[in-house]
This record gives sequence, structure tokens and C-alpha cells, in this order.
Amino acid sequence: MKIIFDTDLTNEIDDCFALVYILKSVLSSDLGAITLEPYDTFWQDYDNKTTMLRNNLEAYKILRLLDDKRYELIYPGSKYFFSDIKKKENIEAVDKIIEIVKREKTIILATGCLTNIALALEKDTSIADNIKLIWLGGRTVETLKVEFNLRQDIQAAQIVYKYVDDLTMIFSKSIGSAMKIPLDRIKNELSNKNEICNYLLDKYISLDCVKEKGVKTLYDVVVPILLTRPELYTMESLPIAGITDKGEYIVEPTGKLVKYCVGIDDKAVIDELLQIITQ
Ligand SMILES: [Ca+2]
Repeated sequence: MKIIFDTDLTNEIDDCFALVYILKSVLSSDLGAITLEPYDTFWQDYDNKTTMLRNNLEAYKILRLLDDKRYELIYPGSKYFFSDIKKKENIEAVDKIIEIVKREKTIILATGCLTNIALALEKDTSIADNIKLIWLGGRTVETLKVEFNLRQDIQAAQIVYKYVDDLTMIFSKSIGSAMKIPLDRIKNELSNKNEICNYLLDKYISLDCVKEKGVKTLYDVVVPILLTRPELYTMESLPIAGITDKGEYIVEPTGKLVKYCVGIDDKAVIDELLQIITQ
């Protein structure tokens, strides 16, 4: 099955780890596109207007460091969240999603907001049945917290939940938060293995939270590893009929069964990540 990696690549470094994992794992040969999502930079020192440019440059850099010449896989996405789009224009990522999904059943691995996917569905709802979406996002079932990837673009998530039946959610707070690799281990495992590992290690070391606490959580890596090592995840399902404007689930017995992850073998998932990216 074709794979699309839909990512807000420069929002945090975990998207970069997830992309390197995809490109170095068995998933790589099925990768049809890297589609780039906007993100809110309220906690960063740069403007929302530059995010797509940063995403693009980062994707090129990662492919170059891996000596992977498939630059044609990179598709810039919407610069704005769904509700902020004044005029609908042709967006490369949106048109590529439609092109791939129309052709065949496609797994979309999503580690940002869902703006590009919603725009694709709005443009051509016939693609919905061919989408299998695995998303780090939603509203945690345990704490009911509306997480970042949902909160940024609730309207996009409403559209995706309306049309797509094959949905899997992994929450950053309850599941992704287990992806903590201490600085000592990252240093040991990544130092001088290959060019991309040195690059990821430099990124990791330079983070303020690593300087202060010695660790950065790599939430997004749980998304691609669900595909390669599903036995490491415990899944349940919930009948969800939709999402309200506040990001609340409308849970009804007649709703579609949305799968969500309730447990993860975090040690084994981290081992898998490190083993693949260091080879
Ligand atoms: Ca992300």
C-alpha cells in the first residue's frame, strides 16, 4: 500500500526523527509523498508565515543527508489553517494527496494538523474510502485534553472525521509521551553512526529542554512504528459520530468506530527507532 507522510516537519524535532525512520525502514519503498502541514509558532521565535519555507528546506536537507535523491517526494502544503484560508488555490500537497489516493488505497501517516487532508477531501470527497489515516492527535480519551494537532485546526479535523471511516488516533500526551530517550543514550547510540544521525544528534543537543532537563520527548515516532511493529501497540475503538467546534468527540453508538492506542511497549518502540535510524 502507498504511504503519504503528512507532517509539520519543523514544528518539533520528533517529525524529523519520524521522517528519517520512514526513509530508512521498510516503509521507504512505498513512500509516495511527504506533504507539509502548517503549524502555530506561538511558542517559537519565528513567524507563522515562514513555516512552509522551513518545512521545505528541512525535508530537502534530510533527503540530501541520507543521499536519497527522491526530492520529487516533497510537496509544500497549505500555509494557513482551514478557517484562515481566504481564497482556495491549488496547493501542491493537496493535489498530490488526491492524485495518489484516487489511484490506490493509501495509508496517510499524519503527525501535524490535518489541513492538507481536509482540503483534499473538500476538493474531491470520492477519495475518502481509499484513505487509511493514522494520526498523532485528537482529544485524549482519558484526560479529555484537546491536543495540539487537533486544537490548531479543529475545522480540518471535523472534515476528516466526517468523510474518512478508517481512522486511527494515537495521543501525544498518553502514548507519545513515553518516547523519552535520555541525552546519554541518544549520544551513545547516534554519535558517528552516519551523517543523518550526527545531524539529528546536533538538533537534539541544541534544544533548551535538553540543556535543562536532559531529555526531549519524540512523540511523533510512534506513528510510523505502528505500521512496522503493530504488535507493540494495544488498540481499542470508540464510536465517534463527529467532532464539535470545541474539539469534543460526539460519541454515539451509531458513530464510526475510531481506533485509538491505549498502550505501548515503549522500550521496544524506542529500540526499533534507534536500530533503524543508526544502520
Ligand atoms: Ca509533529
